[in-house]
Amino acid sequence: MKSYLRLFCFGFTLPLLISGCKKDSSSQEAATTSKPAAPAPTASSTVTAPASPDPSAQAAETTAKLAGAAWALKQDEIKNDPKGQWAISATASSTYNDAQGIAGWSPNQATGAPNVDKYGDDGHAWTSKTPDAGIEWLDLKYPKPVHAEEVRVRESCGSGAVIKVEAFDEAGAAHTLWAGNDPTTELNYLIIKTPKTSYKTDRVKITLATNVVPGWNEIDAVQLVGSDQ
Ligand SMILES: [Ca+2]
Repeated sequence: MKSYLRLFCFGFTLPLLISGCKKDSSSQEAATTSKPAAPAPTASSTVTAPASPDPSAQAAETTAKLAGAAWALKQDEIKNDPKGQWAISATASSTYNDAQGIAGWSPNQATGAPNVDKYGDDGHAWTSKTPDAGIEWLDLKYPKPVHAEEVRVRESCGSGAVIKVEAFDEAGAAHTLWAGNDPTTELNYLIIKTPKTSYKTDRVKITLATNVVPGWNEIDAVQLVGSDQ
């Protein structure tokens, strides 16, 4: 269904999607940034999030549904959202090249504000050790515990592989905010909206099924949106 939707809605990007998000040879060893040709952000396409099997799940949408200037404004609005926080530390199930510290593709590359400018393989994002093994996760910590209202996952390569977003309460218990099929394509946010949580959270876990979207699945940044009260 997913591939059909892409074929239908995003025909002009199909060659890229079929080939997946590949690392070019020059970026295999060094934490340098590769800049493969990337199409412009998808414009005027509508993506409908499939119904989630999780009864607690909330709406998932992406900025892909916005066109042109509206897309750019939305990116800016998210970056400067006063209720938004960017992660300050992160761990992951695995990491490309076993990258440590702030090396390219390490979990730390998913902390802070977005810094990947074009869709494609880029060391300023986290990715797993292998491209298509299956279940992988990224676990992020934030400066301030908040009652969560939204989580925004900025996907920058092989988008569409997220299957679950969880928040952890003060006691360390995980709460599923969303589980389902990720409608994200290209360089975009997967946006998970939730009724304000009764608990405060400063930890978010993103789970991916990397086999769903062939090639490298990379996450540039993850924003937690919420408030004190
Ligand atoms: Ca990043």
